[in-house]
Amino acid sequence: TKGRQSADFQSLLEGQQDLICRFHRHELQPHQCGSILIQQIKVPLATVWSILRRFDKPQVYKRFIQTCDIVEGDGGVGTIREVQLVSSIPATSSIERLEILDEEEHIISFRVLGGGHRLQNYRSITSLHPQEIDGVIGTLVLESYVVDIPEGNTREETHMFVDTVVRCNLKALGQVSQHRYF
Ligand code: A9S
Repeated sequence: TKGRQSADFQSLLEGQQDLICRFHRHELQPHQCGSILIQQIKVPLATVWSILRRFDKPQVYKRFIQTCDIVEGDGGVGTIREVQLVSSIPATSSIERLEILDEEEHIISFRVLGGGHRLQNYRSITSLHPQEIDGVIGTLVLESYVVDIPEGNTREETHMFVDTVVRCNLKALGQVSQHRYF
């Protein structure tokens, strides 16, 4: 990931090695790529978590998702959702399984089972950590992912594409959290 992110981002990440080692361990195969992104939100953790924990409502903040239907399960681990994507992107739907929902550590993780897109075996982990930001009680968000490099694409292209989507989602999570904060 070196060189593509700002120095600020790098030093912010370097300060979080303990959290990354504890919560963001992935097994990476040779045909896969992965990364970790970080976002600071000046809103208390409980508010951010109330949005993030809803596996049945990703469209509340993820801008590329139009609708979400639960295919199986009750919102706990093993629940499967099918999301329909907005028409402006080159993908139609995604079927995703909830892998981790840890209400104590504030971790959510899902994996992609299939759908009309090219991100095979996508898996992500998102964790929240309380953090003081400019004297405000806020939340540090870490999101890591692993995905197969699609046939015909390079590692770099895959990284760039997925990083862009995840960064967009994290930004939107911040915005929605600000609105919900009272
Ligand atoms: O939804 C997420 O948390 C993360 C990503 C990277 C989602 C990607 C996506 O939903 C698209 C935005 C539609 C891009 C999937 C599963 C496939 C894509 O091609």
